[in-house]
Amino acid sequence: MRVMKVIVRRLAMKLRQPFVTSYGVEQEKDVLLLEVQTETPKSGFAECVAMPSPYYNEETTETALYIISKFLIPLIWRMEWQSREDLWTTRFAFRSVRHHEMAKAALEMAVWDAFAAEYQQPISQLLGGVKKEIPVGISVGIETSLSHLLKQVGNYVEQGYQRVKLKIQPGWDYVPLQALRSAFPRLQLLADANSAYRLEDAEQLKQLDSLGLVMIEQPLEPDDILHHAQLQAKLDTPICLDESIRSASDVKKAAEMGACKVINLKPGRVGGFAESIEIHNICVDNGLELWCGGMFETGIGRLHNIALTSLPGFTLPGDTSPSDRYFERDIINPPVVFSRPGFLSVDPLVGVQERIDWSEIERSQVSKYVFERPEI
Ligand code: OSB
Ligand code: MG
Repeated sequence: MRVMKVIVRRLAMKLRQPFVTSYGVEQEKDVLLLEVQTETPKSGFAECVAMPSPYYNEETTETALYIISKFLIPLIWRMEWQSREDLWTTRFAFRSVRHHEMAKAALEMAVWDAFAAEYQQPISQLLGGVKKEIPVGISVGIETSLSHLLKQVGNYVEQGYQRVKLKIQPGWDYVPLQALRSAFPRLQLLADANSAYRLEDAEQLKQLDSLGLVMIEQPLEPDDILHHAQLQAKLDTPICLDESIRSASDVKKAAEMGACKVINLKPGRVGGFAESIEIHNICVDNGLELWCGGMFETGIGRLHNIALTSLPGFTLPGDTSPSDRYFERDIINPPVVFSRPGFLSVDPLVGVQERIDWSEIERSQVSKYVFERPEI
């Protein structure tokens, strides 16, 4: 398989409701959608999870577009993939570019997706997946009203979500979590701090130990695996790392230091599927719990996250909610829906091309860039 053409589309998709984190408010989804076309021709797709502002990590939609166009696509023209093993070479070739994991992941995952289409193999199977159905949870943004939060979460519990994650920050932590705990005593509840605390806040975070949280996600700064280890030593609540994990090597360091007991894996944050599989294997070998996070993906990224979650080492419900949690209309048809309350089925898709809704893509398309293979 060789790639003859790469098409980058930029889409603007309205979110159903604004989502508030300690980083700010998200109103609209700014999407880079990649399509790689092979000689056959078959098309592989993937989306870039970079956001408009560099608050979650340093990447943005614009930097990803730049890195993909100027540095990553030129590397793709030299490559050829014939076997599943060859899919690891993409990640290797991209190593010459430092970081920019989200940019790399978009192109790397589009190549996996194209390989699935080209060789008619389900993407979940290519990745090593075994599960036919996966449990899912929901991520709830920062609210201003407790009563509204309780009503909202009651609604999610009724819909069947298997666990609820609440975004927290100083001033919005113990009180709402305690209220949720008393209203829903047996709910699998977790808190995501998106780096809003410092090691000096350990005593304040220690209070959360009484609430029986499944975990606290990313309390400290992304670069600070060491202080997470010091904090984990003080807390009974398991720490989960999200922003701190950009590679398999980061997971090894976190495991060695005892910085966490759980990993939130987002393929877009770690450079793609090959790195994700390696992280999955390290988690299994080191007894770390693992789940798949989300970045408000459209249906395309959502289908990829579901395929990845079918690997056996994903031990906890992920953030991959059905499409209608985020969008009025998704760019895949049919959209992602519950197979039964709180569960999604892992469809044996030979690439996401089967599910693309072109009319929806055209409706939300803002710009389009076409890159053709040069004569070599
Ligand atoms: O920290 O997990 C996070 C969304 C954007 C950036 C970071 C995060 C999130 C979410 C949303 O929590 C999860 C989802 O896709 O529902
Ligand atoms: Mg998080």
